[in-house]
Amino acid sequence: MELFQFRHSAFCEKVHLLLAAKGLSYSVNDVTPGVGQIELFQLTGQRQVPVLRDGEQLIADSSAIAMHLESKHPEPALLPSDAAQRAEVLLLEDWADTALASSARMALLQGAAEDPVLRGALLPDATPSLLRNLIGAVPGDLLGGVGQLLPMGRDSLIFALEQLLTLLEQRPYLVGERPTVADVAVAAQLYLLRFPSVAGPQLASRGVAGVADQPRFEPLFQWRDELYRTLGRRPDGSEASASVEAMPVG
Ligand SMILES: N[C@@H](CCC(=O)N[C@@H](CS)C(=O)NCC(=O)O)C(=O)O
Repeated sequence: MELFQFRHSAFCEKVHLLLAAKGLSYSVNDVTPGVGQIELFQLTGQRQVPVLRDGEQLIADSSAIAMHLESKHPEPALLPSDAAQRAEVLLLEDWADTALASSARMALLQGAAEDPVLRGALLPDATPSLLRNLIGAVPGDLLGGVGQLLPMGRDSLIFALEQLLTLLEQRPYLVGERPTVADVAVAAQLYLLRFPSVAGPQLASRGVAGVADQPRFEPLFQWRDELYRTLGRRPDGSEASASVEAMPVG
């Protein structure tokens, strides 16, 4: 199998976690934003990552990929057999992929606008250090006024993280006694808020100020890190290599 991805994409991270959970091996194809997406469009009729190639089949969209893997590799199950639990998992997955994803992405954009180190580190390793430093030195308020967009987004993000914390204080996983697609989808979005070690040494443990460094959210990131260990998520080859262009965040 081959995963077409952008580096530091939460939806691609979701697929890495799914593949790890299923114990499947795969190679990674780092798509160059822009040019690489044209090729992707020719292959799949749409331009977004993640796309999974499984033999002859090309599957776009992280949720479609989750369904594909579940039907082809049912063990270990990431969707409960109980119908009500399964519905809860699918609703949580959809919430994580939409509302949580949009507020996490917004928070990271604002975090990067305010933090030159984070901004520089989000560029691929191969970016020449001069360019990296120049981009890091651009004042945050010149980066599109992202700051002004955020107050409401930040409130709903904090609210969401608090609800997740409350749920996870009571139970090991969001639904039932075993990891499910709901845990994977939520953990994947937390990637953008505080980078796990698989994001590489420059980014590991860095993240959005006011979230990544807030002691009250520590248990949530610990839960996420423990989930990574449980699922066996390890760095892939792409963590060592990168193309020269900046990766969009999302
Ligand atoms: N619903 C899709 C969302 C995928 C998505 O938003 N992909 C982003 C990267 S994280 C992308 O490819 N953006 C580039 C574009 O839209 O041109 C999924 O779950 O896979």
